[in-house]
Amino acid sequence: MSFKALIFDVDGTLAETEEVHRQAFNNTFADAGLDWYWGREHYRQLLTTSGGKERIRRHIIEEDPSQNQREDLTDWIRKLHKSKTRHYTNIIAAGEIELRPGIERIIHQTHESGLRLAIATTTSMTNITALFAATLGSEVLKWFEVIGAAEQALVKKPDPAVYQWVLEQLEVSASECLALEDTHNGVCASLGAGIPVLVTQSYYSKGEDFSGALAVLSDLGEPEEPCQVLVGVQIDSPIINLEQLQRWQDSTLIQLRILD
Ligand code: XBP
Repeated sequence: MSFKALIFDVDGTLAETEEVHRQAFNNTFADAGLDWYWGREHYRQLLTTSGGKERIRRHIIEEDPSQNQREDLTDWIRKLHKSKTRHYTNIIAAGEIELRPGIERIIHQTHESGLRLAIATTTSMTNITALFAATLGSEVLKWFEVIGAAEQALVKKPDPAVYQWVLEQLEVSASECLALEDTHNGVCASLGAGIPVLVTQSYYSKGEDFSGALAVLSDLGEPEEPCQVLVGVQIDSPIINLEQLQRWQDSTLIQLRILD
């Protein structure tokens, strides 16, 4: 079998957590007495920059350049971001987030099949732990053999660094994996590492360019909430299962053989 590992992005792919990140940023800005507020449309633009600290820095450059004069700028951003992580984990722990359709089912099916599970994200391990504790349970996080997070890849998506790190740890080749992503940056990162990628478009990534992805879906679907294929060939069932993921993964090998 050539399919060995399924690699999940986190924010937007497992759950619509970007709304929680946005809320956490705004709570932090209010606590710090800043008159910054990120509305949904503004945040959609800011999301083209991966990583919370990087996003704050971009906001300073674009909206509040006087802050650039701060001697302690890097440290100040680090403190703001720490406070944002606190707000984020508190909101998540309050149980205000649900997994996207099909995520829990696919994670369980993958684990039961013996296929390996991994994570490649630009968010922090603290945030991943909080999300799993509040949704799938902390025990399920242990099924993920390799977790590539902000701590492992200092250069964030669209750079492929986090995916390359995950491949090294798994000791598999890129063509033996399949990545599940929700954004243009995620697709670029995954393809940059040579990993075929499937997209489940999220609230904030609607309309982005997903060129190179095997298919673009609304989500993975559930019996009461079948998925839609937005780009790609028709599928047997609107409830994506492991066999369908396997077929997509196999199709990449056929393409590689044709290229040979
Ligand atoms: C998405 C992100 C994250 C979060 C913020 O990551 O860009 O940066 O918005 O997380 P991915 P931090 O899609 O790779 O999961 O504030 O912890 O950086």
